[in-house]
Amino acid sequence: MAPAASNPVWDIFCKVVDNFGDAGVCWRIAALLHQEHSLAVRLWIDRPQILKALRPDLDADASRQQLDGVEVIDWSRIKPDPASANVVIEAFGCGFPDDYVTAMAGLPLPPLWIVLDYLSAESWVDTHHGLASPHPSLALPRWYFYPGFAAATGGLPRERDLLSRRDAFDAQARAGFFHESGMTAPDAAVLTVSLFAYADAPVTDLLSALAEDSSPTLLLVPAGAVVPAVQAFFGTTADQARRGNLEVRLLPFLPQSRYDQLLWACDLNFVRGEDSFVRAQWAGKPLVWQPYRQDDGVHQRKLEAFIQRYTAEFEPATVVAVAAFTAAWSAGTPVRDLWPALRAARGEWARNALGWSRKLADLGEMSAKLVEFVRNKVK
Ligand code: TRH
Repeated sequence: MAPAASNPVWDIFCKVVDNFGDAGVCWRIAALLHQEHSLAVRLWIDRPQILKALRPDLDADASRQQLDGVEVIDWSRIKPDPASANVVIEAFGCGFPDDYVTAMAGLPLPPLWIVLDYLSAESWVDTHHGLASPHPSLALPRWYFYPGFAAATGGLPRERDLLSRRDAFDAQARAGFFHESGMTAPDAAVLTVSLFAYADAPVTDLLSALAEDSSPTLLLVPAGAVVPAVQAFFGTTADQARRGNLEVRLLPFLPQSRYDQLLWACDLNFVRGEDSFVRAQWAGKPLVWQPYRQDDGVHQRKLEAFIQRYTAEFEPATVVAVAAFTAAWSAGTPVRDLWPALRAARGEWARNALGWSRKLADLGEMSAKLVEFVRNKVK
């Protein structure tokens, strides 16, 4: 097993399947491990151009480069050598080439191999986190690391100062955020909503509900899959439109740090996948999650498991409103009639969302848990 080196090198391997989540999560963990745990971290990513959307200062053509102290390496162009790593993280079961695994097995002290899995609130995660999964044919130990929502899991990634930065994001900072986006900050009477979702979400239905609502809504939509549906609803490709009580603003795809500010600046955030979902929870604001669709329907079970944990302390009426709306949103079925109850639940939901973020913070943070996990294995 890997030695306890004085300056251990951690390699994180990321294959981009689609979208931004693979790159988004891997980058976040890489940055945390370096910045908060002073580790030498290399992020091997097969499509650095996806990471560039989140970090516009990245050079997508460079085969290797430093970004915030992390070495980002184009895995499609450079072959990794396991001999130079103490810990290897195989993110989301991305798989290693056979020769890499054989080379690992041939080392006198192979690196510690961790398979980082996707996030799920399902209860089995609490008992499977940290289990060994030795390689089927080679003498290579391998460990499963599950992020999650309980103390027994690997937790969720969070920068040490995230919640204090969020709490310091006051009315003035919010006004600055809108100003930088070419807008005036909406006043408190306007429900401000961000929308990040997959193309099969019932977007037109949501927009109808917001337009018909007796109270005003400002909807902020970063570039992405739902923009065509928004443009079709308003009948324009302009980046600003109004219908009934709904005003929409199309935004560019924001750098990751600015996306956090968007979540903080809104009263309600529609998020998807994994990383935006986690960031919306840290934002401490009401959220509607659309999980990444899986053929076997696992996403529905993940959604139910999350809603069960998330709403455990909500008032019964809020539980019903949040659960019903979220289930329909995720399934792509009509949400128009479910909207009024969701909007009415807003006050109590907002208080609980803030409490939820604090509760999660008390469960332990993922990069710290990774470091502790490795420390326990190399003892
Ligand atoms: O892009 P996603 O749908 O990613 C998904 C999920 O991770 C899913 O589990 C995985 O299987 C699949 O990819 C392959 O959603 P996610 O996870 O929220 O990632 C989006 C990232 O983009 C996240 O880091 C936030 C960031 N983002 C910005 O930086 N700026 C933006 O304007 C927006 C809308 C998002």
